[in-house]
Amino acid sequence: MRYTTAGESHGPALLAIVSEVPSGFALSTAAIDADLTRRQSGYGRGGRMAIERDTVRILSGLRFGRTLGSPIALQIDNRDWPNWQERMAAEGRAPVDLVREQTPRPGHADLAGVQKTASDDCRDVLERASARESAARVAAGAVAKAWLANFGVEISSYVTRIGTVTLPEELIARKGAVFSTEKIERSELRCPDAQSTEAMKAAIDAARAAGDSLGGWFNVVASGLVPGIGGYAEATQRLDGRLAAALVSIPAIKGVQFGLGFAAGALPGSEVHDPIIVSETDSGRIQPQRATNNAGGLEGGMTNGELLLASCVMKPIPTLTQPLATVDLLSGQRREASRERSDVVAVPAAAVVAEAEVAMVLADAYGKKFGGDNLTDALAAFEHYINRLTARSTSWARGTGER
Ligand code: EPS
Repeated sequence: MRYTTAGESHGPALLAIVSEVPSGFALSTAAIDADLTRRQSGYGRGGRMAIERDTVRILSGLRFGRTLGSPIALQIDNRDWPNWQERMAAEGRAPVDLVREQTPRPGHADLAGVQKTASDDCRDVLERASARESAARVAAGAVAKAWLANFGVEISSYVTRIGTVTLPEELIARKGAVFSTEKIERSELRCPDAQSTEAMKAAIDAARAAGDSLGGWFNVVASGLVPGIGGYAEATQRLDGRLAAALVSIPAIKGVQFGLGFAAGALPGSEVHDPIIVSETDSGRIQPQRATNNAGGLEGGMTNGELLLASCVMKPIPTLTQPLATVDLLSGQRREASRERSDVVAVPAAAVVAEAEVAMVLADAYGKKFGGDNLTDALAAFEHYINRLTARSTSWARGTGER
């Protein structure tokens, strides 16, 4: 499974096409819309989110609520479009009074974008570089989530830091601790701790008052994964590489770590690697597990059956109401960067986009392991795999050591 998107921030609509979709699994507009709404939420969003009410139209690939195995085309209309029709017209001439944007914002794609494309108007670049495009990613990711749900995989996310306000370390999931959706979504910052949420809101208020913006950290968690998804034999199969590339492709995401991540570089191996133990699962199956989850659910480019934990850092939004210095592209004179209507913080939204990216990579890897033609065959292969793993562990329990 993979996706591509199209659409400008102030064009008529955003589009996503999801291809290599297996047939036969249930998908609904309501499920996609729920994620689109979550992406729009969050304390610190700007005026645009008050205009948009993102909802999807499924244009292809679905019949009677089940996927057909053909590409799924998704459309999200921009409600702001009527205000931009002249400035963003696909055809005809530019209006005579069109203001070209010539003061690129440091930190945005504006300057390198116009240099790359030989444009004299930053809007030609920023319309597509805008994080508005991430709404289409979320719609595509909801298709991937619907496929993964058939294998018991669930993906969630939560914010762990805004500016200097951090969720207390002891609350951050390492081994097994998944926060309830209710606890996360109740918070205006999608942060599972009420006290931290209030401190984060105060930090956002202060940044807004100063004409500034803030970044932060968030975690993405995938539960219900079986071991052996991804691959160790080829660079392109390695799941950590695929996940990292997908996550850092989200606008403003500057880094990702799995499990212990960077902290692992300061510790001896005996304190980093997760001892393998044999234990009984909730369903009464005996299987190898880990005493800790410093690896964040990934070893050798594959899932190891533990919780997948990816932590990401998002830089502050580049559009500032107290702008930084820049240069006028026409005159070369020193100017202040463009002021655009913008968010002060979009970390809770970026975390929802990250869920979509993780879902797409996992959905594709599940399709590769169990078959990507149709749900029936994939579930049969999945069951066979689980039975094979369970049979081996059961033989340990009997002490027979049979294969
Ligand atoms: C966004 C829509 C954009 C911005 C934001 C994300 O809308 P507009 O350009 O009309 O304000 O609010 O994009 C950025 C912060 C950015 O730097 O590109 C959205 O739908 O998420």
